[in-house]
Amino acid sequence: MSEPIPEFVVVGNVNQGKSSVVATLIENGAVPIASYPGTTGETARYVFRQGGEDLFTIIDTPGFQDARAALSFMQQRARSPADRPAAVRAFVEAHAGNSGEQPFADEVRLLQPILDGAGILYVVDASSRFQPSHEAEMEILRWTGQPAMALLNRTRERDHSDEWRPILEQFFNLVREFDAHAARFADRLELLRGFREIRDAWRSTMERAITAMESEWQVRRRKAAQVIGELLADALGHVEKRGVSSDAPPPGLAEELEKAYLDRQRAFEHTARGEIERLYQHRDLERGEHALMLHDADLFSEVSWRLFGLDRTQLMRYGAGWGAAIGGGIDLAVGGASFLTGLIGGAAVGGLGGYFAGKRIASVLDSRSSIGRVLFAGTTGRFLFQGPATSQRYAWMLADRALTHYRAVRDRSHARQDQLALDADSGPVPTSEPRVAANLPAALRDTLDRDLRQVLKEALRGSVTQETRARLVRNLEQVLEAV
Ligand SMILES: Nc1nc2c(ncn2[C@@H]2O[C@H](COP(=O)(O)OP(=O)(O)OP(=O)(O)O)[C@@H](O)[C@H]2O)c(=O)[nH]1
Ligand SMILES: [Mg+2]
Repeated sequence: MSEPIPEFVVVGNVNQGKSSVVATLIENGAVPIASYPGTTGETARYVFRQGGEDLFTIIDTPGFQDARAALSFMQQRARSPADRPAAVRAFVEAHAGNSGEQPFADEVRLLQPILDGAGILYVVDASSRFQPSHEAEMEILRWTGQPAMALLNRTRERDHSDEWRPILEQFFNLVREFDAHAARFADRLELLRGFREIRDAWRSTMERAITAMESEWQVRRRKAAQVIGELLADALGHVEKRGVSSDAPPPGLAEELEKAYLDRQRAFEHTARGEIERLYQHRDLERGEHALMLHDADLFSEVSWRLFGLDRTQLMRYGAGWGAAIGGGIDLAVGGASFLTGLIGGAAVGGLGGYFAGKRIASVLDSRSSIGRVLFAGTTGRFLFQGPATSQRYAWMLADRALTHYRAVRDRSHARQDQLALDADSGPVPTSEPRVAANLPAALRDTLDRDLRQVLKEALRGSVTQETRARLVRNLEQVLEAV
């Protein structure tokens, strides 16, 4: 058997954000957190596992109820400093049977794991001021003789950290700021590095935990790139069909098809969202974002070009390439000219680039149209179809939405209970909030645009190859690292 894993107990006054620290550290959104004091009634142990290994245990506890009275009990039993750990033990033994409202029931619960050897994480809410009762808490913790670290968490805007710091430094081996709601992966890792410092015996196991977390983080990024790559290839390449049995398509069929196509696009996105959230251990997140609206003329108008992920200049820059991709895809399939005529149809456009930078994701077409005959050569029966997508704007919109969602989920603390905000506003027209894709390093953006075009080109030839999907996923991994 390997050595026992390190244990940490999170203690402090009521309503300081103790459970929030626990939820963040172990990525568990189910830890009970609430704005009223006394939310955590019983001690709860959580084993943090990653990569199939138990790494450390963290114990959530109720807050101190009456630390001053508890300390006074202990003081009466400690004649010299050497007696202090025993006095804490005597206190716990004297009140061990107490439950509910009986005196010191909560103190017993939170001290027991410390007496059993757990390291201490003392959480204070630095948006409130220091009180004498806090000193009693810290004194009791010091008396236990266990290694301890203090965390300055803030549940509100106000910041009294400067007042707290010199006090905490008298009592604790390490004092760190840790914002349970804003903490990201790097902050959590930093905290684990702190754990490593406070007790020598934990050094090697904490070292392993840190390494395991780092590699898990990379695995997640790789899987996320896979999910997003598949989403893009599947959604852009998707073709929705509706059979036509009579001479002419019945009225309403085109609309029905368009609706089904849109639903399918949303479903692709929805599934990918769920997979990304599961990768990062988030469940039942409520998302605040504009629904994917694909054929709403307003959303594809010049006014809301920001929706597309790239800014106007970036879109223009890639536009011509998209026209060429379609042209290239077609040349291989047939002799080009007639196909293009069919594809562009009656649309009055200045050039291919203009068309593909255009307003439609993909048109509803008849299998008997020139494009239909090319795309579905050898297929019998007549049908209407929509897809593969031909709009560059749509491709970038989908990519940008996926990147925005990925970043928000990756960086979200599990202590948060509010909506996952993906848009700067919730009104009908998006504001000027810069998009994630627009801010990518130019080289990565160029690469991604090339990959998306290749997806489109192959989709027009029938299917997107494994090789192209794999390249897209590889490059997306770098993109995810950069966002
Ligand atoms: N904005 C903000 N709010 C926080 C933060 N940490 C905790 N809170 C809020 O503070 C309140 C108390 O948080 P809990 O984590 O339940 O605190 P606790 O110390 O476990 O409370 P008890 O179990 O009742 O003793 C909740 O409403 C949290 O959402 C933070 O870092 N930022
Ligand atoms: Mg709690």
